[in-house]
Amino acid sequence: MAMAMKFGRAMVLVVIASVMMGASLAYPGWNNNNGYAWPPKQDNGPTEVPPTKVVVGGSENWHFGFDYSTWANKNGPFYVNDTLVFKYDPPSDSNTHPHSVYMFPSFWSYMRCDLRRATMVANVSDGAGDGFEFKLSQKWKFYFFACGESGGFHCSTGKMRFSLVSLPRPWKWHG
Ligand SMILES: *[C@@H]1O[C@H](CO)[C@@H](O)[C@H](O)[C@H]1NC(C)=O
Ligand SMILES: *[C@@H]1O[C@H](CO)[C@@H](O)[C@H](O)[C@H]1NC(C)=O
Ligand SMILES: [Cu+2]
Repeated sequence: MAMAMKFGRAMVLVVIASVMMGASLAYPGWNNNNGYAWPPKQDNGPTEVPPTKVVVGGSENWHFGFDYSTWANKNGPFYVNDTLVFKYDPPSDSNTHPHSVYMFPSFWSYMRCDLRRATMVANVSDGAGDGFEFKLSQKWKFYFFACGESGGFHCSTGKMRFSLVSLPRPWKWHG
């Protein structure tokens, strides 16, 4: 019994000693200005890539018949706090089929262009001028966008819909 306890205490000391040695070996550059210091210095540490504004559809803007799903796949990924800009003409004598922006709450309502469950985020006039800006303010959120006009016809046949997930913002070094 006494032998076992002595041995046990010795083992504890060995474990403690090796943890301390391991700790000092594991952080050779701790605070020594060779690039391993933490937190990183502001002048050479990583910085978040600043948010960008993206015009949905690029020079095509927001109109009937353009494939926005393909556009989103080619122009992603999108990051939290990026801003989407929807540009479309308001209703007028020469524009009798205006557009809008709706958001679906789920993949299934998006797939079916089921506008009964969708929320209008921009009406037919909001896309005028510099366009309607929508900030992707939630991280890791699936966003489902569509035009809400003509009872879902612009969404389905007109291909005016796309989805994306807002990724965490990327970092870059020496920014
Ligand atoms: C997004 O922007 C808000 C302020 O506009 C800021 O508080 C937040 O930290 C930002 N989120 C990310 C992930 O950068
Ligand atoms: C669209 O919304 C704006 C506010 O963003 C409002 O001033 C305008 O009256 C609305 N237009 C229509 C046609 O609903
Ligand atoms: Cu439309």
